[in-house]
Amino acid sequence: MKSSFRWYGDADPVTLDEIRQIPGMRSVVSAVYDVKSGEVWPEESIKHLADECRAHGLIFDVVESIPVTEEIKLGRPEQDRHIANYCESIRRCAKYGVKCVTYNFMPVFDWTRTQLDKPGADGSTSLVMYWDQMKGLDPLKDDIHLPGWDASYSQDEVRDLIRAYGELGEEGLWQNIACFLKRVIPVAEECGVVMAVHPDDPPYPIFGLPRVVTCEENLDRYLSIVDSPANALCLCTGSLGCFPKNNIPKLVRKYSAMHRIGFMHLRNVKILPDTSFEESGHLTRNGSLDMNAIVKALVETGFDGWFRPDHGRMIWGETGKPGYGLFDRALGSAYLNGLIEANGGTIE
Ligand code: DNO
Repeated sequence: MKSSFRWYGDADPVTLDEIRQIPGMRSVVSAVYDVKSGEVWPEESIKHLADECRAHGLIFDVVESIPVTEEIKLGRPEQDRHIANYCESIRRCAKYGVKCVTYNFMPVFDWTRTQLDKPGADGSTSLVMYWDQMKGLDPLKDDIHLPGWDASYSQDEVRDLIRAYGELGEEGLWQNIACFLKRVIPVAEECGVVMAVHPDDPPYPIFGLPRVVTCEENLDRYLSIVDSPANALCLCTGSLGCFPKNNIPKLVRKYSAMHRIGFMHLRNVKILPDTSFEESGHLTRNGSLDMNAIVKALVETGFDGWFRPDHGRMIWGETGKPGYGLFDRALGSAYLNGLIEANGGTIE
């Protein structure tokens, strides 16, 4: 399998020089950040990422993410133009060596947490979602500013979107997913790109918004809409794993054996008695997931796609983008390398 590391481009406090020194590191996972979502990615920005990575002995072959706009997800009038632009961005990325594109279909918000710097007993900090910090919040009445949410929406815009998704409902969302996949997957196939959908994080409805990329039944449905190896999963263990009914090693084994995992996000998560959760260190003993069973499932099914250590804690006084510091993610990577080697797997 291929070891990778997320990098937020030239503005990231973590540098490519640092990333290349992580043992076994091969690929960089990045995106073009200076374009409004829905518009086509300029070739020169993609080329710049590829050139920078190459100059540092690394390969830019995974994109995370080309955003799927609310217009696409809601089936609004701009849907058609945005999907056409999406396809063109895929073609351009492929031209510069990208082989896997990660995206999500979460309405309005990407991941949801209530605090990004919760101190742990050892003095590290991490991202958490505590129900008692969410309780009583009504997005249709209250102004809500949860950390990490897109601040470019005004509270009124958020309310309009939430109402629109309420009317759309889950089946409406499925229809718009189908419309997206049926146009995008053939383009991905043509250019040798695997599209890897990231699960909803957490994988259940938030504020009544429909969320469907959540569990085995729905993952099966998602993959069957276009039954192609290019329609694949970014199986994020921490996102799916904070819902106790999702048996992560079993899901990994199943979808890897089907060759429908393009990308693995590997991290642990600790589920609390009221189903709140904390992002823990990567080790099995730190959280609720059996990380060795997950890696074993990948090795035994011959997974040859990309993996990256997902969110790390902030340790050793590092500051930066919550979840995306260098130190703890690098430790996570070293731990994962160890599990892969001990299970007889290979890192390209
Ligand atoms: C969180 C990430 C997600 C992921 C998107 C993919 O840190 O794993 O934001 O990049 O959901 O589109």
